Order: sequence, then C-alpha cells, then structure tokens
Amino acid sequence: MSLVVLKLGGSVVTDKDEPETVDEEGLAAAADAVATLAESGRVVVVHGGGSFGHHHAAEHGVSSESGSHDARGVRAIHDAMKRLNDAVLDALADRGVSALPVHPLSAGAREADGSLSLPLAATETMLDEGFVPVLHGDVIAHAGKGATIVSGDDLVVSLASGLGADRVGLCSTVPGVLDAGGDVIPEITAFADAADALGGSESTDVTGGMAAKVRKLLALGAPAHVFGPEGLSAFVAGESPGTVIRGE
Ligand code: IP8
Repeated sequence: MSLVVLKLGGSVVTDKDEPETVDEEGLAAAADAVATLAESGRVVVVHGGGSFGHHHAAEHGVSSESGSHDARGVRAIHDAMKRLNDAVLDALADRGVSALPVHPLSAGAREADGSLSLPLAATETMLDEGFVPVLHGDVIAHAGKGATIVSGDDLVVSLASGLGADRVGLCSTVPGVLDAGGDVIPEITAFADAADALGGSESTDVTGGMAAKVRKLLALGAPAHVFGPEGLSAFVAGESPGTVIRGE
C-alpha cells in the first residue's frame, strides 16, 4: 500500500501570533485531508511547532544550533509540543483516524555533526498495524550540546527516506517555492532550477529556510510537493499543487 508523509507546518495548524493557540480552522482542514489520505493508504503525519514550540525554544535559548543542558527548559519546549500534538491527535480521532503520537525526544538523537538518527521501529510497526503515526518538531538530545531543536522538515526527510515513502507533502503558508518574481516554480529537478531565487549555494545552509529544504528534498527518492493550505485537497487527490521537487 502506498505511503504518504505529510508535514503540516506550524503556521497552518496554529495561530503564530498568539502563544499556544491552535488555528482551529486550519487544523480542521488539515485533519480532513489526513482522514481522506488514510482511507486509501498509509500516512505518516509530522507537524511543526508554530506558536507552541518556537515561543518556548526562544525563551530557553534553544535552536537547531544552540543546545541546552537545562532539563526544565528542555521539558518546557517538549511539553508545549506535546500539547499541540494532543490537539492534532484529537482532531484526527474526531474524524475516525487511528492516530498515535511518536515523540522524537524519546525516539531519536543527533550526532555531534548534527545528523539525525531516528529509529523507525515504532513508526513502522504502527503503520503495519493500521495506525497513523503523528510526529512533531521537538527538542532532541544532541551529542556534545545537550539538547537542540529538530524541525519537522528534518523528520520528514528521515521518515521519507527510511520508510520509502511514495509521496511527500509539505503544507505551509507559502504556496510553493517562489522564483525571484514571486511566482510559484512548478517543478524543481536540480538545485540550479531554483538557485537564483533561493540565493545561490553558499549561503543556503546558514540561512536555512527554503534553500536548505529544497536541497534535502532533492535527495529523497520520492517526489516532494511544497504547497499552501489551498493546495491540500489537490495533494490528497494525487495532483501536484505548488512546487514538486523531484531529484534525479
Ligand atoms: O516548526 C520546530 O519544528 P518546525 C519545533 O517544523 C520546535 O521547525 C520545538 C520549536
């Protein structure tokens, strides 16, 4: 059965301007989409931090680069993400989806060079048993740094390559990867297709954002679709909203 990995950006399911506030409308639309996907295949959901994780991460000085050994601070970030994860699980349960949490803090770690190690036994067995695993951006133990942030996008890459996903969807508030004129680039098959708009190759990993995302998605063995909330139903229908990133 086909496997879809779908990332719901934090800005889609939360109100980014209000601390710890779910965007009920955004979450409902996203949960409807997951319910439809789950009817016809296997789905792994990943959600971002939005106004839950990022606010606490900033308060405790933790980022994907800067770590912390303060367990209280690490727990504050993780607990906020668990509250958002509960809201996502509840919305899915309300639609009859057998969704279960997988918390990256308890499942994986980063090596000293920042690379993510995410054992997949829990996620894989859940899928085999008909569940929909729901992971989230989190704080995670990082060799030599205490704990740092792992973004939902990093999790998507590990999950999609480790589980052999057939399709990947990244739903955020941008309608796709934009060119220098602000228009959506329909297809990217090599970094050069988007390099001008993304600021070339040197600055990419420092600035992170879309350039780093495109690089990682090009390395996947599956097409990755980057789209906004208005593209969700098209993605669910097997269409290609926004930008498709297809490494060769
Ligand atoms: O929103 C970050 O996940 P993202 C999660 O996918 C935290 O970057 C804990 C800030």
